Order: sequence, then C-alpha cells, then structure tokens
Amino acid sequence: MKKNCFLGMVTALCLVGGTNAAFATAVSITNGTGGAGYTIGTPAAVPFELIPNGYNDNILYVWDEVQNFTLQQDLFVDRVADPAASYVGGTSGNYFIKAGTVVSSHYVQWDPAGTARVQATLNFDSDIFAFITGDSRLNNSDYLGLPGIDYGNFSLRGLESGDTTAFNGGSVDISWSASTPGDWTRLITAVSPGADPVPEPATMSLLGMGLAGLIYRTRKRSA
Ligand SMILES: [Ca+2]
Ligand SMILES: [Ca+2]
Repeated sequence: MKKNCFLGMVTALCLVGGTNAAFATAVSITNGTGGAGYTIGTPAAVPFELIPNGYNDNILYVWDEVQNFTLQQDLFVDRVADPAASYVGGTSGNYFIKAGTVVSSHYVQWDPAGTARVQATLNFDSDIFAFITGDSRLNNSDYLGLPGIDYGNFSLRGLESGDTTAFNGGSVDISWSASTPGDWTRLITAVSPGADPVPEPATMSLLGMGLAGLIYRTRKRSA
C-alpha cells in the first residue's frame, strides 16, 4: 500500500488512515478552585449520552471535539475573544465565526451536586476564538461534537450572565456558578497545531473516489 501513496489525495487518505484519535489540544487546566477535580478528557468512555445532572461529581472536564474543521456555514457563537477579528461577523448578541474559517472545537462539562462555584484557567495549543453558551446555539453546533457522544440537547446546559470567561490568547479564565443541573459549554479555537485534520464528508468521498480509481488502475495494470 505504501508505494501507492504517491498521489496527493491518496497520501492524505494514508495519513488519515494511519493515525487514530487527534492529539490532545486542550493542554491543561490550571489555577483550579472549587472543583473536586480537573480532567482533560470525557467523563465516561465513548460512546455515551450526556445526562443533565447525571454526574454530580463536581469535576471540571475539558475534551477535544472536531479539530481543524473548515466551517461549511457561519457558526453562531455567544462570546468572542476579538469582535474586530477578520473571522468574526455579526454584532453583539449575534456574533458568528465566518464560513470557511478553520476551527477546533472543545467541550467543557461541570456538573456539581447542588449549588457551587468553580474557577480555573483552561489552556489550549491555539488561540481561543469564542464560547458557545446558549442552549439553542449549543444544539445547533453539536455537529462539531466528538463522534460517539449524544450531547442530549437538554435545557439549562449553557452558561448564565454571571458565569465569566476572560480570554487571554490560548487561555481563558473561567468563574462559573451552577445549581442544577450544571454548566456545559462549547469553546472554539483556531487551527490546532497538535491535532490531525478531520476530513469533511465531501472530502472523504473525494478521497474514496480517488482511492477507488487508483485501485482500479493498479489492478488493471497488474492484470
Ligand atoms: Ca452557570
Ligand atoms: Ca448537578
């Protein structure tokens, strides 16, 4: 197979096929207070379904979702790091990341038992573009989620106005309070140098067609 990896398209397919999950691009959680733990990773083995108030473990989880994905449509977000950035459109309350922008997605879960507050600094390997904090926008962006997770589309999963997100390049300081069920939110960053690109469906079918054509030609040649 290796010698067949001479065409650009097929080379890309070989690379995709030759590596597994993306490297972690959520790097670390520092300065944590109030949480029972701080974890880079999911709260359960994938596949699973997120259940509101189904954890109550007071652990702050951050996990990588789709990485280095070219947006096929404008992505509506709630809080942007830089409203004047070239990749941002819209106005306050209706900001969006423009179609064509390459983004990486991450999810944050914090499900305390009862009323609590958590503070921490979340660190990534690329600049943070935005937070998606509203229930409907979270639901509309679940296509950026990690395959194998049913995000649930339950209400009250987003952030409230008292939950702060102070952007600082590739880091963000959060201070969130929650009662029931907890806080779930999506964080959008720039191209992650530590992640593999995730092929889009159209690209995958092109790659598949390219590979099929190559196999046909190879078989024909060796026949
Ligand atoms: Ca909250
Ligand atoms: Ca809870």
